[in-house]
Amino acid sequence: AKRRDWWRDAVIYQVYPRSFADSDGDGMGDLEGVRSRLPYLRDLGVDAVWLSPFYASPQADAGYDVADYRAVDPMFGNLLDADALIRDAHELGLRIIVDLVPNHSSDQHEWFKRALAEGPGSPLRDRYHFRPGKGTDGELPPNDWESIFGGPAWTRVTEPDGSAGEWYLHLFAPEQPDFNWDHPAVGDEFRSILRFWLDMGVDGFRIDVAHGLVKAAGLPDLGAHDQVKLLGNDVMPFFDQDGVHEIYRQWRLILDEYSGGDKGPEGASAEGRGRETGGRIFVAEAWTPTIERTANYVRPDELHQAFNFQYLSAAWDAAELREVIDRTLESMRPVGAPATWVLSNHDVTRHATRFANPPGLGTQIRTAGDRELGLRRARAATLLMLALPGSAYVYQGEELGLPDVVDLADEVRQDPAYFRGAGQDGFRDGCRVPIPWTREGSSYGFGDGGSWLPQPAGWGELSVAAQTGAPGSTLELYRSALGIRRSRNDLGAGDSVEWLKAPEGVLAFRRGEFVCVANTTGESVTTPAYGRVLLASDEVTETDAGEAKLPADTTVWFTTP
Ligand code: ISL
Repeated sequence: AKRRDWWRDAVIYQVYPRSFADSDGDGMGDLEGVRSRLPYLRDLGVDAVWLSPFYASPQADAGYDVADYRAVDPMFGNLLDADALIRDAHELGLRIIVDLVPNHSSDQHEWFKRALAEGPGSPLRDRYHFRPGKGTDGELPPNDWESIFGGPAWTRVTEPDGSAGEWYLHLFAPEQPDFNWDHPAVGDEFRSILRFWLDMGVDGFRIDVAHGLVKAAGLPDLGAHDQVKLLGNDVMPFFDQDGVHEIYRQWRLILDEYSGGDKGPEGASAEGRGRETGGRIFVAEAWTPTIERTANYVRPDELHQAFNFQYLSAAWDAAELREVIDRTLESMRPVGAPATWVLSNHDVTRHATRFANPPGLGTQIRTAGDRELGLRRARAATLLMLALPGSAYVYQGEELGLPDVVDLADEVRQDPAYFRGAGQDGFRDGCRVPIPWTREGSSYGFGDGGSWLPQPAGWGELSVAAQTGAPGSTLELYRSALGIRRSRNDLGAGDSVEWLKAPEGVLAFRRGEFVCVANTTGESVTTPAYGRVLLASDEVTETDAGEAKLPADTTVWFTTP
């Protein structure tokens, strides 16, 4: 039988290490905590685990500000813990994907500290974007770009002699200076970092801000006439520049060296490089304006997957979902990359809360809304997602139906974006509240020493312990769905769906012997019973007349015969 690449239909679970499980009682999750919970992830039925950054970092942006790319932050453990985690995961049949942050470093990175200390003219400054300011005394930033987190994208440094000096570019927080990818040392360094983690045995990398590395030549003002238009619809001079693709073509060659070409797990060459666990992958975090532009990142000689943020941004609405699904599949087919489907991550409002609110308000909705409605839709959206061809991403806690925590006090919040007043990206602590594992006890089983963000009252009712074996629980729904997906090969496979005629507000499609029907309306609907009910997000009744009745906001899986 022809084997498929494991990642083409993989379900990949995102662990946000500081909020997953705390083994040493300091209130922060850690690698040992993740390792201790690997059996839970195996039993859940996912194929791979993506870990958000655990590298040495001052944590100005929860670890997305890396001071040393080859070290584990003491808060999370050490390299031996990383090794043990990778080893144990592989023994359990789970693959490990780590986060790579190549757009910027921490301001505490060795290069940046030296660049500052050596003053203007330091060759280290060429590895970042240092510029003299404008105005009579250089008191104005070099251009008009704004930080994603709010405020100017430039910070002026105090030179070693105490004078106000040059400015440096940071698309995110001031503690996150952007690398200059035109400098050869930057590329050399990241290729070496890739090899370091590949030698450690990781199965892939999630590329942070993959669309941001290359900036338009001359760092042109945004306000400059026609500049934006010139660069394409909605494309900024600091995002989605063509030059970025050359970087990924070079990276792909390295990864393929470690992947045994196209041979995958069994065929992988055992050249003594790391532990062979089959093909290794890159997944791009690229917030491009359209899925068509995202497809450029997953051409055959570039990255393997890219997050589908159009799907994440879609409302719980049949017409909108169908359009995103069709456009996604149409965009991925010509480049031969699998579609991906994502509902939540550590940067957006959890979908159980997003779907509880009126549609059309984007992804950063934090009002509590109708908790029960949000959960119904989240469960239905999950069964829809897991029936689509391609790869799906699950963010820790969504399998528990966790809502966003919308009422955190300012004193406990830690997201730099929140304090810098970023609009769209500014409220990310609510989806980062530590996971409840037990009904009672210190931080509901997260750890013995409290949790870095307070967990709301009643969090224990949503815990793994409370939901395990509970009929109809969201955790059991995920377990069943993932179990079914693993046991048959028609759910994630292929690159198309066959749409079936369905009432307004209802999506129905066939994939071989499998049919998925999603009712996105607030009313129950009757559709043909396409076969035996395999699984449903709520009670579905079949009539003698060969029909099935779906409650409001419900998805059902049928199989024939
Ligand atoms: O580009 C954006 C909007 O147009 C942003 O959404 C941006 O792509 C996104 O914020 C990038 O997020 C990633 O990098 C950040 C980090 O804070 C996030 O947690 C991470 O997911 C900086 O490293």
